[in-house]
Amino acid sequence: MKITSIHTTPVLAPLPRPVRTASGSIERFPLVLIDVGTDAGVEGRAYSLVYLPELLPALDRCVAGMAGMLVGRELAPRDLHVHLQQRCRLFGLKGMTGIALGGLDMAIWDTWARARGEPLARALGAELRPVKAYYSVGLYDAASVIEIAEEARAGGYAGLKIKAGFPSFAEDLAAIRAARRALGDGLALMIDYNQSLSLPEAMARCKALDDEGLAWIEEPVAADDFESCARIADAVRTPIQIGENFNGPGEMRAAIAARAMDLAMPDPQYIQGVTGWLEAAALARTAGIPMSSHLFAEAAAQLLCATPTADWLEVMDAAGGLRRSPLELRDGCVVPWDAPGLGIEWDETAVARHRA
Ligand code: SMN
Ligand code: MG
Repeated sequence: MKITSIHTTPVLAPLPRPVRTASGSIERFPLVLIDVGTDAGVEGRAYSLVYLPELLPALDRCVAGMAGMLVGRELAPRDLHVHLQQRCRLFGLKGMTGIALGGLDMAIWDTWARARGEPLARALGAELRPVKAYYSVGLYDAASVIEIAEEARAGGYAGLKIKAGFPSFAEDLAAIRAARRALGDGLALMIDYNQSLSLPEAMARCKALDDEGLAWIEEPVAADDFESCARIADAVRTPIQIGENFNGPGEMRAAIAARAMDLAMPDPQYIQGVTGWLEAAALARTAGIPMSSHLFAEAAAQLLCATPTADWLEVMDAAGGLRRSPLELRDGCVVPWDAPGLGIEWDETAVARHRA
C-alpha cells in the first residue's frame, strides 16, 4: 500500500478555558491536522501542535515539507520514520522538525492500523483497557481552584493536575490545600511548575510541599537541566515528574542515566510519534520508571495500553473541540476507543470554523 497524499490543515482549536501556566498562557490550541491518503483508499489522520499561534504557519509548512518526503512511499511506519530521520539528520530533529516528525509518525501509524481494521493498541499486540486519567488544567488560586476540583470529581477523573509557580510559595500552598480540600482524599493531586523555578527556589518549594501528599511535582526547573532535576529528586520524597519535553527517546535515555526523575511522561509528538513512544516505553520498563502521557489523549489512550509501566493519562483535550467523539471517562479511567487506528474522526464543520 503506497501513500498517495498527505494534507495539512492549520487550525486554532477551541478550549473550554485558557490554560494559564507559570511560563505562559494558551487561549486556543494551534494544531496542524494531518490527513494521509493511500492508493488502497485507506485514510488516516493525526495532528501536531505548537503552543504559540505565531508559530502555527511555520509548523504547518514544516509538516507539509516533511510530508512531501513520504508521498509515493510504501506505508511502512518504521521504515518511514527511519527515512525522515535520515533525511533530516543534517538539519536535526529538535524543535519544529521533531514535532513534525512526531505528528507525521502518528498519522502514518494510524493509517497502518486502519488498514488492518484494528485499534492501534491491538495492532501493536496489546489489548485495550481503561487507563487511569487525571484532569489537567492551568494556574488557579485558592478561590478559583475549588470549582475546578469539583469539575474533576464530576467529570469522573481519578486525579487533578494544577499548575503552580505563583510569585509566592504561600499562593502555591494555598491553592494546593484548597484543591485537596475540594477533591477529598479519593482523588490524586499533582502540580506542574512548567520549568518556572530556579534551583534554589525549586529546592525550597519542593521540600516545603513534601508532606502535602502530592502524586508528583512536575518540571520544577528547566526541563533539560537533568542535573538540577536529579538533585531535587534526591532531596524530596514527592516524586519528580518530567518528560513532556524529551526530544525523542534519546533525551529520555540521557535523563534516566542522569537519574533526573522518579516518573516520566513523554509527549507523543515530542518523543517523535508512536515509533519514539515505543522506544521510550522500553526504556521506562528497563529502568523501572512509571510512564505517563502528555497531551495527545487519543494517541495516549492507545499507546499506554502497550506500555509495560503505564501510569497516568493526562486529559487536556487539545483537539476535543474538533472531533466528532468526546473522550470516554469511566470509573476514573479513559476508555480507549475500540475503533481503527487512533479513532480520531474530525467534525469537518468545526474544523472549517476554526481553520487558521
Ligand atoms: C502543558 C504544557 C504545554 C501546554 C499545555 C500544558 C503542561 C502539562 O506542561 O503538563 O500539561
Ligand atoms: Mg507539564
